[in-house]
Amino acid sequence: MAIELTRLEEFALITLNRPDALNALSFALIRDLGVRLDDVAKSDARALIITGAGPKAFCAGADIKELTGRGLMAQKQGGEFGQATFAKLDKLPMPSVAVINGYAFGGGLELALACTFRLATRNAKMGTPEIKLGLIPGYGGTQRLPRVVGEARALEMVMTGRTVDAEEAHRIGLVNRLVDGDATAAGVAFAREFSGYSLPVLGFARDAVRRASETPLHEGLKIETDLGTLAFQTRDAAEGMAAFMEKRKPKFEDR
Ligand code: CO8
Repeated sequence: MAIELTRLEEFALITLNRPDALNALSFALIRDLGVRLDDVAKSDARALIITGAGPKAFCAGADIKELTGRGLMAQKQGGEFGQATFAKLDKLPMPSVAVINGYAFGGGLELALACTFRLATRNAKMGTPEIKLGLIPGYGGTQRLPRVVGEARALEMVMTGRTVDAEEAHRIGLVNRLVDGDATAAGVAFAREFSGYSLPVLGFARDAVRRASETPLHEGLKIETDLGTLAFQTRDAAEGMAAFMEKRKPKFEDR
């Protein structure tokens, strides 16, 4: 399988494993990714970490060799299939962290953008080079990239196809942090910063923030109230506030 799913302590680790093709997203790989994301959703993992096999790439994008010579409807369905698979990341019951350990181009960057967080090694290089192929991003990039870096920067990246290095990616908020040393270990250390909190409440927080860029302010504020009220109903909220009063560490149980 071109996707490896393993357990790394309390976390799920998905490794894109086609290093000879810089982990390019063949349709078979995307199908396997969807199956593995379903497995992760059903697991008790506290977070999902995604990275790429080999020393060079997180993922060099859609498999260009597979894209040539396909009919119009096949391309449309291929785009929808990739979008639907990446959308599973938005719905996971646990946060996801893309560890960008090298190139992340086209669909590879789109996969990282669908994750809750992005970390990058200092040699990472990112971009949406589809325009150089006579294409535009097709796995969510035109929608998620502006939500992350703003319209002006997204337009520039998509319309020039230029490569953004790790420093710039960090500066413009495309990645949350730059990491040194063992990239997967850095992903684990990052996930530990939130993995002790209540998973359902983390989900409410993620969903509320994500809606900010999709809704007018008055509707977004209502969503915040609704999700905040749901958070208040959890036992974890009662435990968290009780622990504060009693000056002890809370013990969250995801309910
Ligand atoms: N697809 C298929 N094979 C690839 C890809 C790719 N995207 N990228 C690299 N490879 C293969 C190469 O062909 C090569 O294989 P081989 O050894 O058999 O020739 C191997 O990986 C190593 O690649 P390079 O020799 O090119 O490695 P370099 O270090 O010289 O260069 C780069 C690395 C800069 C990353 C270079 O490989 C590159 O530019 N790759 C293409 C990047 C790109 O354009 N990505 C966007 C693809 S399009 C897309 O993602 C979205 C399209 C919308 C899809 C929706 C419709 C269904």
